[in-house]
Amino acid sequence: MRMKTLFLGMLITTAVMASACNNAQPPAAGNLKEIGKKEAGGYVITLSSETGSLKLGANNLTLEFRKGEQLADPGNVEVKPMMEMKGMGPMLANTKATPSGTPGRYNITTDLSMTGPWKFMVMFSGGETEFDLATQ
Ligand SMILES: [Cu+2]
Repeated sequence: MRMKTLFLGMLITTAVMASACNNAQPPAAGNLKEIGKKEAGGYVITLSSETGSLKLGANNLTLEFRKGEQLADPGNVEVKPMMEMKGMGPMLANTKATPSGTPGRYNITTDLSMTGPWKFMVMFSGGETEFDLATQ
């Protein structure tokens, strides 16, 4: 009986660990490091990630809107990263902003295809701002 319980416990632990590794979800709010902070339209807007930086390729980011210390819903949110390219139009990145379920917090997935400077345009109901960032 004891052995069986122990074995079952190990199986469950293994399953939980495996699912954590495959987890493409954005990081928990407590584990976030700030990439940038802006003020616009009466909000303080922070962009963050698990590492506090952007990387080449796929990124999971968190965008938060606050009034004072409180998260606050800014309505429709759009995020458009772009890289200025000499002699051609700006390079864009496939990007999605999804409400996290907590008002004022959005999960951002983006695919940055080049190393270098990226301007993140953030548009929301009643304002817009931009973050000057770079992939490393
Ligand atoms: Cu480029």
